[in-house]
Order: sequence, then structure tokens, then C-alpha cells
Amino acid sequence: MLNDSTFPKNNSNTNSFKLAQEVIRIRLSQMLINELIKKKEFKIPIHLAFGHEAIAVAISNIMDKDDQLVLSHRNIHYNLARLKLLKPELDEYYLKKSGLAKGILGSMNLANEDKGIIYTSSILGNNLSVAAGLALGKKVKNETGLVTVVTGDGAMEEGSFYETLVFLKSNSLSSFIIVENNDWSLATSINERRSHIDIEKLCESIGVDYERLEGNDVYAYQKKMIELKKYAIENKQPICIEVNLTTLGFWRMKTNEFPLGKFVNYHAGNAPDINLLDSYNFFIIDNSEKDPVYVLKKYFDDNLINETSKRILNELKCELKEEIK
Ligand SMILES: Cc1ncc(C[n+]2csc(CCOP(=O)(O)OP(=O)(O)O)c2C)c(N)n1
Ligand SMILES: [Mg+2]
Repeated sequence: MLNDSTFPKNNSNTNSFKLAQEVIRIRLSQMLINELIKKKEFKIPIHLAFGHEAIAVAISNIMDKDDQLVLSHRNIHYNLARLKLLKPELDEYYLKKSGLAKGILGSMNLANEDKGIIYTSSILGNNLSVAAGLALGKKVKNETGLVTVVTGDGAMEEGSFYETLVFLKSNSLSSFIIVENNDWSLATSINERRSHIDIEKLCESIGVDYERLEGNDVYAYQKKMIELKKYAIENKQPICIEVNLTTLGFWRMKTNEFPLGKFVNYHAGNAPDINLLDSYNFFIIDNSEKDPVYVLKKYFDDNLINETSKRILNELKCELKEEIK
């Protein structure tokens, strides 16, 4: 697959380098926000999405004007990918009037209609039903465009996940249901809290097409999403896309059973083990395929990625000159 002509070579002067830059920009934007959360700058909880950058960039990049995106509590990666600016998002987290949503929506409900993010809800499962209604609305009004809804492996335990799949299929509605499967919901891994759900088989039983994405490769993801979008629109079908990913970061929860602290995957607030340093490869969190930024090394050499990251970090710091004095 890597020999495909749509995949970039080690060259920053190509259009496709933009995808890599986007992944890096979203990583660094979050690192800057993480440092501010550590300083207890915000009154509201913020769910970072380190490790989720590749799918957000791919989805944002394939969106057309008439497409609609519906998000959940962990939405920072999509909001940053759509807006392409950090300052209005940060002002929103400060609940300032100058914020993206005038300081009214905050973090967990942050939508941006101008950029196609029609609705975002902190109520798990609620966004699925809303997306189903939006998709039906497009059909009855004879409007074009694809509705994409994003959910987690915890939120998909809500009945509305099943209902939405049945509804979208029954009404032949072009749509994507993206399951960001990070194996965690709050402080429990899937194994700890429930029996395994085979999403592929569940979809098969309803007749909904299913696709799994893994590997955190933004180029592979974008190529696949373009194919899937064409299929969903031409065939008027929903497609459920399970994205296996790791939310990078962790903390330790002290319990009687685990006096030294039980490993808990990052959920919200600051990611204490992630630091914005000024060293070589400072933007990489995990030297493995778990990290979409590390995966960029398949295509570009370390030097190019490092220099690009430094440039983007400087641009972001200029954008935020007030906030990070
Ligand atoms: C209806 C409802 N129940 C419970 C919660 C509390 N809650 C907030 S986030 C969360 C975990 C969600 O897990 P998942 O959907 O896998 O998303 P992740 O945080 O792992 O990205 C829970 C239980 C909620 N917001 N809404
Ligand atoms: Mg989860």
C-alpha cells in the first residue's frame, strides 16, 4: 500500500505534506493546552485527544460544504482540524466572549456550524440519535451531503447506538458512524466493565457495512475514507467505521486493591506524563504505531518532521502570545 502514488515521499513541497502538518499542528495545539490545564487555567473539564489526531485530520479533509459532523465530549481533535486555529478554541475554554461559541458551549459541547460541526453533546449516545435525524432531514429535503457521527466504545453501550444503526440502514441514509475505540470509558477498560461486543458482527446482523481502521496512518486513513465516502453516497448506505486507537497519557488511581495506584488510561484534565519539552522529537509521545505523529516517520525523515514541528510550534505561540507569556 505504501507504494501507492497517493502516498507522499520525503518532500515538504507536496500537497500531501499538508496532512502531516495538520497532524503535527493538532498534536502541538493540545500540548500547549495541556500545559495550561496543568496550571489550572480552566474552570471546565477538557478531554484531550492525544493519539486521535489521524482520524480527525482524515475526516476533516474529506468533508465537503454540505457534509455534517456530529461530535461527543472528546471533540478537541475534530474542532482543531476543522477550525485550523487555536486561539478561538482556547478562548472558548476560558469561557470568554471572544471564544468560538462566545464562551457558551465550553469544551464538551463545542460545535462550530460554520465548519460543519452541527452538534456536539456531552450526553453519551445522544449525538447518535441527533445524527440519525440530521441524515433523515437531508433525505426528506432532498439535500446532498454525508452525516458523520463520532462515538466512543463506552458511549456505544447506549441503546441509541443500535437504534441509530437500524434507523440509518432502514432509511437508506448516507452516513458514517465512527467508533473511536480506545478500550476505555472513564476509569474502566472494556474487559473490566462488559462482555466483548463484536461490532462487525453486530453490523452484519443489521446489514450495515463495517470497516476497521488501525495503525494511525493519516495517509492510509484518508485514502480509505475517500473510497468509503464515495460508496456511502452512491449506494445511500450507512457505514460503521471502528477506529482502534490509544488515547495517549495515563494516571494512577489509588484504591484498597491497588495501593500503589491502578493504571488508568487518560480521560480528562491534564495528561501529567505528557510534557511540551524543547528537545529533539519533542512532539512524539509514544515511539510506536500508537502515536499518529510517530507514524509520519514512515514517510518523512526525522529532520524534516522536527523542523516542521518547531516552525508550527512557533506559529502557535505567536497566535497565543497573550496566553503563554
Ligand atoms: C448518558 C451519560 N452517561 C454517563 C456519562 C459520563 N461519562 C462521560 S465520558 C464517559 C466515558 C465515555 O467513554 P467513551 O465513549 O469510550 O469515550 P472516551 O472518553 O473513551 O473517548 C462517561 C461514562 C455521560 N456523559 N453521559
Ligand atoms: Mg473509550
